Amino acid sequence: MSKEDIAKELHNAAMKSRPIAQFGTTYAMDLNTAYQIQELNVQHRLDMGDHISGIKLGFTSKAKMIQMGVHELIWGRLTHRMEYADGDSLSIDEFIHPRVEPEIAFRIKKKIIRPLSTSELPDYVEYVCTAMEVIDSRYHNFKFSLADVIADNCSSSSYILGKRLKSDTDISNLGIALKVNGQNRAIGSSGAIMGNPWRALLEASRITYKYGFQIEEGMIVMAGAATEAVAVNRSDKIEAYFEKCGSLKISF
Ligand code: OOG
Ligand code: MG
Repeated sequence: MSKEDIAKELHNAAMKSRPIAQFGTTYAMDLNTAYQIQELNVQHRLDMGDHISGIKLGFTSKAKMIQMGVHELIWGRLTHRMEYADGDSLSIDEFIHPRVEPEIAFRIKKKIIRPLSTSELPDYVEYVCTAMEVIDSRYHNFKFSLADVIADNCSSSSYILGKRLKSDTDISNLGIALKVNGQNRAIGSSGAIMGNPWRALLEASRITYKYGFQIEEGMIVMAGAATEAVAVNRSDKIEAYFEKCGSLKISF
């Protein structure tokens, strides 16, 4: 199979909401190849009129690494049609087996063209905000190798941005609760994201530089889930609560 064949299969699986077999078991993919396939995969969305709205990081917390059995930071591309608003109702039939995650996001105000240092980060951020991601692996049973998930654009599916916080807000240890139909299903802290979500932004500047991608002004950087992801079902009402910052809600 060519890289383009794999990219096309992944894109089609997403469009038809139908799971497919992993590729890593039959086709040797190193991480560079996997990122090339991801780019080809996302290109199909761009050809449909999407534009890149940002990037997301994956596996930035122990909770996520343990849940998925994958232990290396990954990044994927977000497009503007993946964005939903707080309060929106999403159609469950457009997903295969969606899961929700509470996250923190950054809006970038200055193009990032090289790895940044910690002290430089605030100059590049317009605001920080609470966020939620809906991930949806295109592979059967949400099971994959690292290369497989990278090629699948890191399970990216939808994202929702919540309350904007001033970029000097202390986000190192905000309590977070993910509720489904009013019941707590995951509890954690923003500090679970690499000790502090700002650290994830630093890593984002490094990993995108490594793969030749520039984070443009106006783009979003999602820092990765603070807790394990929670599966959702038809009619579920999801709420991500962030200490001192209120809640973000969606329903299916
Ligand atoms: C991969 C995406 C991971 C996160 O926040 O860690 C991710 C997956 O778990 O399917 O989005
Ligand atoms: Mg995520």
